[in-house]
Amino acid sequence: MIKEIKLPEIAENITTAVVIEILVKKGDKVQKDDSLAEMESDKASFELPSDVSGTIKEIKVANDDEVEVGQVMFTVETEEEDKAEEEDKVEAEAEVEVEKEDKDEAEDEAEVEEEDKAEVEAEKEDEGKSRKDVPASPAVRRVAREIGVDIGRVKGSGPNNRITEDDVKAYAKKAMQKKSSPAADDYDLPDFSHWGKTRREKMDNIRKIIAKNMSESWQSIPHVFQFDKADVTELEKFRKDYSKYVEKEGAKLTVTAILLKITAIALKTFPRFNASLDMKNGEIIYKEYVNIGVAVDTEKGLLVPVIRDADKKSIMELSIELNEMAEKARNKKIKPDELQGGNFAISNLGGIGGTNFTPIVYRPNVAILGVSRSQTEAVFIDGEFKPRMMLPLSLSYDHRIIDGAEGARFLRWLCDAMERPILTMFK
Ligand code: CAO
Repeated sequence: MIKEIKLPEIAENITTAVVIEILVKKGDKVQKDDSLAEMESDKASFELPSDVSGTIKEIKVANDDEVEVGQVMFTVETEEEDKAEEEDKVEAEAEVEVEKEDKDEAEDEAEVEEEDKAEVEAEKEDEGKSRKDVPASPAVRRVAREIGVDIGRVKGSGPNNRITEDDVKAYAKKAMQKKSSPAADDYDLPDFSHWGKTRREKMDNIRKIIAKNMSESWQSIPHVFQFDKADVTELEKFRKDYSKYVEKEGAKLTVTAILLKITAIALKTFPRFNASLDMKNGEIIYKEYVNIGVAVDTEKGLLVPVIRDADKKSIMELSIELNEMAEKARNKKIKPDELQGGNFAISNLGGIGGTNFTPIVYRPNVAILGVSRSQTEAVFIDGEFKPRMMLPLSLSYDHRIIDGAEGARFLRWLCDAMERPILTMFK
């Protein structure tokens, strides 16, 4: 029996993925769940597993192809008898029906697209050159002059393409909208070869999506950055004393895992930091679950897997899950839905170094915690300098929803909780 292996549903709003590498050859024997291809979507890299065991009969895609969800990528010849042949036939007939409907819909869409294209082309033409002697009344010309519109670029909608006052206003409105939309990507680069040799490399999907998300977050969120330091001298002793218990479970008791626990409690204490802003409806969305994203540095770039219900998990559970998620992200095994649904994020660069940094809030989150490298510092306590292990923390937050005092309070609460964890049990 021949079985088709299609690109499955990946995640909401993702309709395609790119083939990075085909991992099998025609004639190869595969087992169920063996990886057939390495894929990359807007959200993540993943491997496409075989649904069945059998022999690869056809490979219908090639490296770098963009594949649509539902598109057949491989056919596999299985040894199974075709028990469900009848069922398949009925299903196939139903599919044909749906396909027909889809085709009709696609044709309609194509028509609309054609119209849009024509409109855009016409607009481009209008923008390109200013025409002379366009038909418009003196009153309309005056309006255009007053609002600074070059009437020679406006397309007329009246009889014989006569330009109306509404045409002039619509043109001005469009121009304003264009101006206010982010134009950072339209920037014309200089010719670098003027100064030396250069090399161009295609950005992969993950880099493109990171770039897009970061500039959207940066442009839409008015950021404030707050800094503080936690005295983690005692906490470090606890971490060393208890790490052996976590190691027995195959994970590590790291500062990130402890911070996940403390931050989860902080998010319950300060629900605004666990919220999102709905500017369209003028509402704040408070979430009754605590999902925290953790920034992971991978070969492909930054990925932020989400630890769900972090408030309900022990430090041991969080350490194990963090370890698993970071490993999955680095081995390209992370699923797109494991990268979604975070309310807040932690980015720990302390393992690498640095005294402080200001991470960008990931929209639709409203805050992110940056963690830098802890080091021993001389701290003046009770009249004398004492060596203390100090951990620098930074909080970036959306000033539309969080006021400065609240930001400072939240970060101080985190520092206090690291210095005296018993405080977290008071609420
Ligand atoms: N200060 C001092 N040392 C630190 C530290 C800190 N803040 N954080 C980690 N370390 C140490 C650890 O103790 C560990 O030391 P040992 O090997 O001696 O035990 C070492 O650094 C490596 O830590 P780790 O990476 O294994 O573990 P972690 O839980 O602390 O971090 C993770 C996990 C996934 C957060 C981290 O590996 C990572 O990818 N960080 C980069 C995040 C990133 O790219 N952020 C930028 C995003 S921009 O917004």
